[in-house]
Amino acid sequence: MTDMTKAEKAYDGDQIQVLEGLEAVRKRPGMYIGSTGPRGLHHLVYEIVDNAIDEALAGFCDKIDVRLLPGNVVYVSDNGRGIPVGVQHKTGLPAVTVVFTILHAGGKFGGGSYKVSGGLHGVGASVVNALSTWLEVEVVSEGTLYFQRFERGKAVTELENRGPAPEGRTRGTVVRFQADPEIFKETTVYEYDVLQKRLREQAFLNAGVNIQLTDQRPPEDRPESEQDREIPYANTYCYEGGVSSFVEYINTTKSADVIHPDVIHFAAAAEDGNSTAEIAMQYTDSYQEQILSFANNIHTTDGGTHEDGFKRSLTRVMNDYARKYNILKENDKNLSGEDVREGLTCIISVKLKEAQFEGQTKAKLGNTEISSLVSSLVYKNMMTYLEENPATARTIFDKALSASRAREAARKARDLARRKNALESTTLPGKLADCQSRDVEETEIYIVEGDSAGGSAKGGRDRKFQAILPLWGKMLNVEKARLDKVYSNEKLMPVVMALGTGIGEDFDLSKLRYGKIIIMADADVDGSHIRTLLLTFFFRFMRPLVEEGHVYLAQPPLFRITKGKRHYYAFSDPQRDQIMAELGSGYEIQRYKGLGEMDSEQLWETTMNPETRTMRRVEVEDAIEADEVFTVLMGDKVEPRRDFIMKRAKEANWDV
Ligand code: TSJ
Repeated sequence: MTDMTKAEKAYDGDQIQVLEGLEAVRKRPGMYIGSTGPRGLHHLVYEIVDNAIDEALAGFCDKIDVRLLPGNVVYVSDNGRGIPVGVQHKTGLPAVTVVFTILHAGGKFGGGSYKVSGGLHGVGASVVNALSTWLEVEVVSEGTLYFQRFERGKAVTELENRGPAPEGRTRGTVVRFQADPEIFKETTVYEYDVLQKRLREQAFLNAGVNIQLTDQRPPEDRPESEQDREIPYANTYCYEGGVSSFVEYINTTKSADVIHPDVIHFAAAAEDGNSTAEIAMQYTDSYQEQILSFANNIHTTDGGTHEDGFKRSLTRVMNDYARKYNILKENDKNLSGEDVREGLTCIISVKLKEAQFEGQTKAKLGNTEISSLVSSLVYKNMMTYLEENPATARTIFDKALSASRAREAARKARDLARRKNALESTTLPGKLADCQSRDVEETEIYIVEGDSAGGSAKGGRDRKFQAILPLWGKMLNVEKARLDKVYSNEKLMPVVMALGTGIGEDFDLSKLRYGKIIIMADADVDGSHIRTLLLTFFFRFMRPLVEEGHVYLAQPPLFRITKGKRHYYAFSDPQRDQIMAELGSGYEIQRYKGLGEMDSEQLWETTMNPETRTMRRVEVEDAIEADEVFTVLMGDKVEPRRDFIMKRAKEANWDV
């Protein structure tokens, strides 16, 4: 008869099919949204918001407004073109009705295909509809307002033309829905903070899109943890810097500090136009790596081909650069992937036409073609970046090299621990002059180089809480010694036994016998050497000692200036000059060549008395530097070793 009848017929016929489709969603919701717990509940919001983001990515909207309304209702709107309201040939239904009532082939968590972002067809909107007690959509298109309502997936009105849109509403889509408590039995209460995290992330991943989240719920509709907030509680997210802003954000919220000023950013599109890749990265002084990867704005928590391509390529480009510019010498081993990623914060975002998600949780990208796009992007651009930014390159390689050394040391420590050996002995070393207290809060051990200094220290100490361990025996043969010689070294073993913690894998900080470990050595080349050796040893085999701030360097004076009956001590050349200037004339100056030149009283007064001494707490940085020095000292090449010793000997840094 008329067109209308035709449409109705088509409507009836299709409705059966539609109902079947959405019934399947209600029967097995987990197949489509992962779970019916809080995760699945929040997923409903993401599904709707994703559709608005697609409109933004297509370039037709720049504002998305998400609201939590009373009664566990969610409101999402955008200022885009509006879901098309025209009747489709195939179904005889308005496109917007199809969006909400026809199940797209293959659920998100079902087998087979997967959601493809940027599609023309609100994939997932029908799933949200099926799992809602009710859902309403409003479309404003060409000045006209359209409306349709659904209940548990079924249209309860046709698409209504409601006439001219209100003032100011020129275009866009609004969706309101209420999750069905019959499906979400555990809870239908949204957590603002959970939505916020995801929406902020989406704002980062889609540069320039403005996303607003507002809580308009009365307290009784909010979760326990969000009771006290003023309403409306609102946040707006919009980042022109996109993934670079994401990296900046992560690094400012971390406790670690960035080690170079700029976020490194690359982007590329595949030649066939089917995919794009974007990467932002910046190193921090943390020991952890933080790589977040996304495919079509979905967080791929299990990584996949894009992340693999990135890692492979970063390791390669860093090693190639290091070889080319002689940062790694011929005999040096390559930096490992872990080495070049230590402290790295990185966002990898790829977009592809046919994303393939794999694994138990469907959170791993499987598309093999993306791996080569990402790896060539990283290789070319990172090589150029390093060449154009040598200062940043230097900083990054310093970090990677120290990571490499630390890992090598850890490996050796493990080998050592497996071998056990002398460490099993529990006796205290014979030369240790122990203190009376066993309270690590107050105890200190002075590790002293040389017998005569050891004698002065024993005489000068407060035996209640200060222990003295003189080191004896010959120095390591720096020509040949490697670390495996170090730990069977007669000089170091007494230290290990006195401290009581064990080393390497067996290290146990709770067994530490002294709260402060104070290295007291002469201000000369030999003293510098023993400090380096001990610090390196602690760093490599007892790292928590350094990290937890237990290790100190005693600061004995370099000069004694006497005027009349008064003595003045200077700990550096400038300080000496200052004292001399203040005293004017008629003073006597003595340079201490070694600790042994001080008697017990002087040593106590200047270096050991907690009331008057100055000590330097060893930072991890100091230990890393010592480790570096040590590596050079223990190496096979004579030249750098000599240079290093001379340079260090001159430095008033921790050589004082
Ligand atoms: F999820 C959803 F479907 F319910 C939904 C879709 C929810 C929200 C808040 C917004 C949207 C949405 C869809 N916003 N904008 C669009 N755009 C389209 O659907 C659209 C418009 C025009 C054309 C065209 O080719 O002219 C194509 C599309 C896909």
